[in-house]
Amino acid sequence: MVYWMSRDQRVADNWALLWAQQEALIHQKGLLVVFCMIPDYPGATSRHYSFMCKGLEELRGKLNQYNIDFRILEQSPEAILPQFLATIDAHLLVSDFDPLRIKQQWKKKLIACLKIPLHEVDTHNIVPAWIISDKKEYAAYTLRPKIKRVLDDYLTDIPAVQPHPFNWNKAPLEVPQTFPGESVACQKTEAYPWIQAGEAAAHLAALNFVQQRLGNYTKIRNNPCLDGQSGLSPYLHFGQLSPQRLAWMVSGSALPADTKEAFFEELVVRRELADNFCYYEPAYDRVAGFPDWARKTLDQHRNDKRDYVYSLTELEKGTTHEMLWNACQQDLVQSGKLHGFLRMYWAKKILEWTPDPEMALEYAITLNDRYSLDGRDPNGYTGIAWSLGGVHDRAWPERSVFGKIRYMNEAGCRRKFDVDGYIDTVLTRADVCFCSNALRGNERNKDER
Ligand code: FAD
Ligand code: FO1
Repeated sequence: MVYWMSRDQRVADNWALLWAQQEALIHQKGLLVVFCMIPDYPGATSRHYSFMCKGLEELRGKLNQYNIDFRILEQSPEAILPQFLATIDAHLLVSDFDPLRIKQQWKKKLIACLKIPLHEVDTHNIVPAWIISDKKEYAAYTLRPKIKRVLDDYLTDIPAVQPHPFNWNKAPLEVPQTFPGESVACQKTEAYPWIQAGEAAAHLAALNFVQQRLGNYTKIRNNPCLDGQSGLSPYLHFGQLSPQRLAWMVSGSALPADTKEAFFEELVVRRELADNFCYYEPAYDRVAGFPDWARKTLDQHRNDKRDYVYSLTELEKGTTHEMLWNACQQDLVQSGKLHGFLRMYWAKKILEWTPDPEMALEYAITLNDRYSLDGRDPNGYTGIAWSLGGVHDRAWPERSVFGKIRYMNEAGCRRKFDVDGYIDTVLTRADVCFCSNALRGNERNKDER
């Protein structure tokens, strides 16, 4: 039995792995996990691969403790899996679920030439995407009651993987495999100093957040100057942490109900709404995916005068006229993350400072995927579509360029938090970062002299 792992890169709390093991136990077969590594995943940089590969290295060791083999195949799944599965005489292929186009296309091509059954398990959503809704939901308020109705049935503890009693009864696999860390994509670049990759670190970070910081969530989560958000999105994005495990930790905590509710609104409702949008909206990363009212209002204001217009390079370098936006971009580039409240402002300014909504969408996705460690994710495409195209939002009083799309600006941010304090923090860190790089450069030159 083979589990083709992609989105949910973890041993614990992985329903796809548990399903594959159950099938292997019933048929008294060995169990193998494969990960198809492509070196050019859309938008991914070496830092993202470094984070992911560190997680995969840890995963291999953990799986081997359960007598479960792990292989990285350095090709796209539809190219390598059919031949690989035939070589090892596999009886069943299990996959995890991902609504993104690249994954859906991989699966479609694979099914066209598979000779064995493929079982897809959604172990990313607490309520599987195709169960909670059979269509694109209009907004959080249409999905929320559907989730609330069934959450108690789905939000349960998750059983552990068992040591696997059956081995592979085949000669060592002929198909060339590499181990994590040796793979071409797994370069040794450091990801980011603020976060350690891997399932163990993810679990610790989740425990720490729930026990130490979640209590303040409702009070400070929208203040970028305070550490109010969990910082867990990279772990959730790479599947090193199970959303269900995190929700289970929260539901079992002694925190007040309104705190749990506020966090569930994001972790369960908003996150599963993002998967719903990407699953049922083929144009999730195009203006065509915006609701009719939004496309109409943006068209009506397409020729409005833009007071400022910036190129992708000017935006990427953070050299606009607005210090706050530049600090956001610098924060994103330096740390690989941007506070959730600032992300909305950051994206909306791109709509205001580009010639048209199509270019704005392209630039926002390019920069978010290139620099966010949690980028290349349904949450990102949906967050950007919400910001620029009113997806899951309503119409607001009409204004130039934005039309009826919700507007945000620096003045609004100043009413919410200490903007100058945030800018200073980012610039000070940038100086430190710049100096340390310069120092490092000098060190290197000294060594070379
Ligand atoms: P917390 O507030 O601690 O939330 C915990 C988890 O809940 C998050 O990790 C995430 O999985 C989920 N969540 C929280 N807010 C949202 C939301 N608005 N939509 C969907 N899920 C949510 N999220 C990403 O994971 N990757 C992205 O690339 C991304 N890009 C975004 C771009 C824009 C323009 C906007 C407006 C939002 C984007 N988001 C993205 C959603 C949200 O901002 C982040 O999930 C959140 O800031 C991650 O930080 P955290 O884990 O500390 O959040
Ligand atoms: N998934 C894969 O199956 N193979 C890959 O080589 C791969 C690379 C990759 C790089 C960066 C990144 O952010 C994600 C990557 N993913 C890859 C997908 C990832 O596993 C997640 O499933 C999705 O990004 C979440 O939708």
